[in-house]
Amino acid sequence: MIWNEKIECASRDEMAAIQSIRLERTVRRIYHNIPSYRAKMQEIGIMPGDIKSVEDISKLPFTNKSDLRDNYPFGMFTVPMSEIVRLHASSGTTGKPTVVGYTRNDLQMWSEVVTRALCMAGVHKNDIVQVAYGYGLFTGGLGLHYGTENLGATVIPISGGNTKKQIQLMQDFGTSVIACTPSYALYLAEVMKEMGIAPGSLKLRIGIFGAEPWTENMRREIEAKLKIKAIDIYGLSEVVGPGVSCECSHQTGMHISEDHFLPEIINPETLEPVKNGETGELVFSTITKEGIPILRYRTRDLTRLIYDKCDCGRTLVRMEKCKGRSDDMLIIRGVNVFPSQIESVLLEISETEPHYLLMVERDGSLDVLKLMVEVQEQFFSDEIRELEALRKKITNAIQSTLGVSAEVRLVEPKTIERTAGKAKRVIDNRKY
Ligand code: DLL
Repeated sequence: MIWNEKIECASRDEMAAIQSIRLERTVRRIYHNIPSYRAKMQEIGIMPGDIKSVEDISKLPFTNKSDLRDNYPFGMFTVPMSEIVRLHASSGTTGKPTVVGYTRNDLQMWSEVVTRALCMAGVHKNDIVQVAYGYGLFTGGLGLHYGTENLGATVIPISGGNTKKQIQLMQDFGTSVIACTPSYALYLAEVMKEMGIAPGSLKLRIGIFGAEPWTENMRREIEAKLKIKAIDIYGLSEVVGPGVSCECSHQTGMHISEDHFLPEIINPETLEPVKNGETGELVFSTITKEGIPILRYRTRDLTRLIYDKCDCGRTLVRMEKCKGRSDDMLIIRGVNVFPSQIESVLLEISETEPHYLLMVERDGSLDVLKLMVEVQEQFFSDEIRELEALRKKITNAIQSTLGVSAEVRLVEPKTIERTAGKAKRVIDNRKY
């Protein structure tokens, strides 16, 4: 079923007309309400009147995650707080998170795009959808939740973790759709096997997987192990959360709800738009948001756009599966982690040196973050008890700042290799 046929199957000209009107309005809104973006526009001599259609978008300055951090917490909101009905947050490049605020209309729009996404995936009103993304500041849980209710399907708001219970409820409630990260889906399959439950005996038929990169190989593995159709869903908090784009049952790229989120692909080095169909960094402008509209937001995600009509009948532009990121952000069990965050935690602990190495591995289907850190000469002791206390202190500091657990290993000073050039801080051994 196509949820909003008029929009999802609009011609290119119709779509461009809608986008142009909405973009023009958003540019004016931002210019008059966000001093930092207005200053950027003035610096390059651009006025709101210079943006008349989508074609003019490349005249506008970019927005980066650092702009949100510099305006922490609410400096990029364009409505008074009395209009904001929900806050969410995701990791920033330092300790401070990126905060996003939604008006009532924003929440309605978000539900609409998630409902479209679910319909693309083949979910219908009679489905029972188990939402195993985290509920809370992360956008995954509540995003999928309201989209499911808006569709009229049944939602099981179980949130993440508690794996045996997840499987038990799948059996008891007859869950037909599971929404979680792809790595958690593989873990569910492992635990099911341990519990002696054959996936074929469940009613599961569709998985809505996203929040982290995953490959076609991983898709095949999940589909075979869980006996379901595995659908890719994409989104980011700064734009709205999950539902910015989603695959249809043809699984040939994710349809972007481009009447709300205007995509571009740029070369991350020159910052110029790439030629049609080429791979580069994905950039989004939100053109209907009220709480925190954003222009030319650099997602750092690498992909390409496909403008051909899809066999499903939708004309919404598609983005290919993400091929990675142009920055050093890691996604560990769905949580965004920047090496710089680890560094700032270590800098606050006086016994350690700011020399560290992060290793990411897959244990079965779960991501494991390992941190090797040097202890300062005067604190390096033969007393196991003292070192163990320090190790615990670092582990707790990382858990509470980043929201992700790490296996910490303390090493003697000068153990970690020094390089003359860029330090290699991360070794990612995961095979997607
Ligand atoms: O991860 C929103 C989301 C929740 C998407 C649930 C899908 C499902 P953030 O925590 O702000 O938001 O992280 C956004 O995650 O820039 C990508 O790097 C990555 N990401 C999200 N979906 C995908 C995907 C949510 N399908 C960042 N494939 C984004 C690859 C993804 N990467």
